[in-house]
Amino acid sequence: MVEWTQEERVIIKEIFSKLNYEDVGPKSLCRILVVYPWTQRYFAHFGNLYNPEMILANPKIANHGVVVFRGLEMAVQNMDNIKNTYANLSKLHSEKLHVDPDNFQLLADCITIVIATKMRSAFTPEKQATWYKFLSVVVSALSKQYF
Ligand code: HNI
Repeated sequence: MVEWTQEERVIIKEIFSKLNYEDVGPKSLCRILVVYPWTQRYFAHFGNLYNPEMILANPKIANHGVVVFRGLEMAVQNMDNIKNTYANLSKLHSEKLHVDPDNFQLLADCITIVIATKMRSAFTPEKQATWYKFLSVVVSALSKQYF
């Protein structure tokens, strides 16, 4: 089981408290779809993803970016039990959506870049280390039902 220090808990909660999901959600999802275009195949039913401008302007993508951050919030609120918290979400991505689990890490990287550009110098190496640990646990929990 993952152990969290008090400092780590504070850092994660502090980062989340400053996030505007309507801003970072769409930006993170757009980033993965542009940088790793094969991920677009999972969102074909969202309509026009023809180029970066269309992706950015797509309201379904924007909305889903917020959904992803609400999903991350579930992990923040259950930091001692992320694996079980994500059991159903993992099953959904595996059995119904058939999302290749390698993509979870790619989205985690895009989220980190978006957050770094928001926080700028406040995203210290210490905060990044804690953030990386948090997203690693999220990625691992989301990948759990694949095996
Ligand atoms: Ni993901 C649906 C959370 C990564 C493709 N995803 C969801 C939902 C949540 C969620 C929450 C809504 C579930 C529901 O309706 O019950 N996804 C997350 C999180 C991550 C993640 C927290 C990683 C940080 N998802 C990914 C990745 C892909 C992905 C990397 C594909 C590249 N997810 C989807 C698709 C759906 C989805 C597709 C369904 C969308 C829809 O509405 O049709």
